[in-house]
Amino acid sequence: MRDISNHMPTAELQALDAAHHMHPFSTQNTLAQRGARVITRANGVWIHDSEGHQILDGMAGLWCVNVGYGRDRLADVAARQMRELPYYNTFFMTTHVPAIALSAKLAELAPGDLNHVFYAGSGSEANDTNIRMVRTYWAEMGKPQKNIIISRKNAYHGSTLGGASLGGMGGMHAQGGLPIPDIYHIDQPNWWAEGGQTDPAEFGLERARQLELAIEKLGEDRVAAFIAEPVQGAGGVIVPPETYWPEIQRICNKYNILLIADEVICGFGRTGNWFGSQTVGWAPDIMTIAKGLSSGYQPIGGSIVSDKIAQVMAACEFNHGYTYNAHPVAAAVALENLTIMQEERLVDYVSTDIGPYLKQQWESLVDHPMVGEAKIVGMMGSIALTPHKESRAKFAAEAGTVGYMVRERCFANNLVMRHVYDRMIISPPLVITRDEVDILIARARQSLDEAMAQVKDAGLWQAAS
Ligand code: PXG
Repeated sequence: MRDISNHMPTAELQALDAAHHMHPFSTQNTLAQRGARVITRANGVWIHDSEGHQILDGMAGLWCVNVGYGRDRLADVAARQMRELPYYNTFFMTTHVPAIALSAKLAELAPGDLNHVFYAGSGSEANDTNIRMVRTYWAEMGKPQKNIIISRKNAYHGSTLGGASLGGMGGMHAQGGLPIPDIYHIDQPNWWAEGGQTDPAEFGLERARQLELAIEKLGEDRVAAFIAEPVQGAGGVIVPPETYWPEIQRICNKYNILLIADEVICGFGRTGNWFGSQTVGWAPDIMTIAKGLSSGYQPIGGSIVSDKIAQVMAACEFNHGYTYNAHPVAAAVALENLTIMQEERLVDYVSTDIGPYLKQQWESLVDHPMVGEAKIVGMMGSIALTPHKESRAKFAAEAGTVGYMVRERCFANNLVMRHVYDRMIISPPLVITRDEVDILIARARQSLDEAMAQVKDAGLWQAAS
């Protein structure tokens, strides 16, 4: 076979890609017609494509490249670890130094008594672990019927059978016979889209109290846990009203159920604390981690578990594990990534410097005629697109039509800003500078202007009735 490299013409690379590579969350035929964008290299907050574009990555890859691209230290650690011990498992009474060192570091960084780590290769796998772990915990406590996990609509917890069942994405449940049994979904705290005439504070309480109503309806003796992202990411960076978070914690305290905070996006500095739970005032029993743990340089995820759960689990054999649990190369890279974050004080940078600056700039977008609300927590932000701000109207066109048009203009203007239906979202690398934030905002504004003109030209500037 010929040598396939960055030097091949883009069209040839795209044709080979279309012929042999099945993409996630994509319609393969549409992609094949358009040709996938070929990303060739990256540095800092910038990615480069095969056509020579230099693009500002407003999504940190897929919410993960927290320390930015091009970190030689991470490459060096990976190479060193591959030479010394490229692989060994942690199944049969064995362990290795990267697993030990990373676990000790995570226990130090995680709040409260979250001192024990069960590794996985990804966030989805970690959430599958969580389902089995909380159910096993209650079974060991003599309550095997306490196995229902409550989650939320429009939550994202992964793509495995377990992760997608926990998630509340209708499109995912429609394929492959999901959700698995004993998962129960309550409504999300999305005031902009679902708040109607209620005041946001009241709406936040109402949505949190759905958890209490669900526990009462199902029976406390049946409910094992509640799982939630501190701030919903893939659902569109939904920042709930301030009343929501404390009410959730109150309900979890009142009833004997476990709280699982899915920190896959919110963890590792994204919200201005090491963990999103700290930003929203939760004390979870388990945290799901992945993405920023290694800044995406290696695939690794896991569950950080409290002393209370670990003590119970320690007495039984947990019949669960992955070949790549605590993979030594991934663990060594993750540890070095956390060291970089500490040395460069990146969490402080987010909470006291670049986060407040980004917030100020991002919130200024609310002046734009097509932007209804602009929300941001730390380095994850969203704007709602609307043809009529006062009534918080949706567009009459199919949901996502206008968001897609804005995204296309962003791509054309060398900015990665994603859309989730008609919300635009950002989650840049934490290392972004003020000058780069200015570029991000200028390109976002220009893309909104251009897309709005297209929307009007296409006769789509119409509110849904
Ligand atoms: N939990 C949360 C909160 C996530 O955001 C996962 C679990 C699953 O992690 P893995 O590593 O298995 O992907 C995620 C992943 C998107 C998008 O379109 C978001 C994710 C994954 C793929 C696409 O925003 N988040």
